[in-house]
Amino acid sequence: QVRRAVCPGSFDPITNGHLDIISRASRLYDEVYVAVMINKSKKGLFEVEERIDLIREVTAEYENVRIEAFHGLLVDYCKQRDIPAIVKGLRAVSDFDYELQMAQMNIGLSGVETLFVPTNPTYSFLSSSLVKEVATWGGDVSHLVPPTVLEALNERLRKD
Ligand code: COD
Repeated sequence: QVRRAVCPGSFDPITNGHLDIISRASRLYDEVYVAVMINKSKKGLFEVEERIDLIREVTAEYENVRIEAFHGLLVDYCKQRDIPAIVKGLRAVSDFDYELQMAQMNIGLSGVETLFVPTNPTYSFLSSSLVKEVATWGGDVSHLVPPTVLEALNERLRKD
């Protein structure tokens, strides 16, 4: 039996915090799916295809990681691919309320389990939205995202 898990998110863009969770999941499971969940009501800085390209580049060293986009419920994604587990990073107590709600909703909907991985303390304050905000105003985020993502951010923010 192949052990599969999904790391879902918006990944707009992927940060070192996401990457830490994905790499740890890749050591625990045979196959790890990184699912870029499409949220039509939330216009991102990067198009979904661009996010996928960035994730693909920065996860290239992990041979059991696969990247896909999905429009719909996470539990339906899991059902279609026979994935029994969702792996999520927990940064702080502030994440916990919402994450617990989603985990309980998801197991109630379809029996998919959620496993929480404590964030690497180096990244406990890190989110895609803060990275975007700091980078927009010229702050240094080079220690928070992989070099490829930094390049993409600089290029995108210079253009707009
Ligand atoms: N350290 C550790 N982990 C981190 C860090 C960090 N610094 N930053 C992010 N993470 C992890 C967290 O587990 C986080 O949940 C995940 O990465 C993704 O983060 P984001 O910011 O890219 O994505 P979110 O929070 O916008 O993702 C929310 C989902 C897309 C997972 C959620 O909305 C969802 O499942 N949507 C699909 C529709 C659905 O099924 N809805 C019903 C839910 S009950």
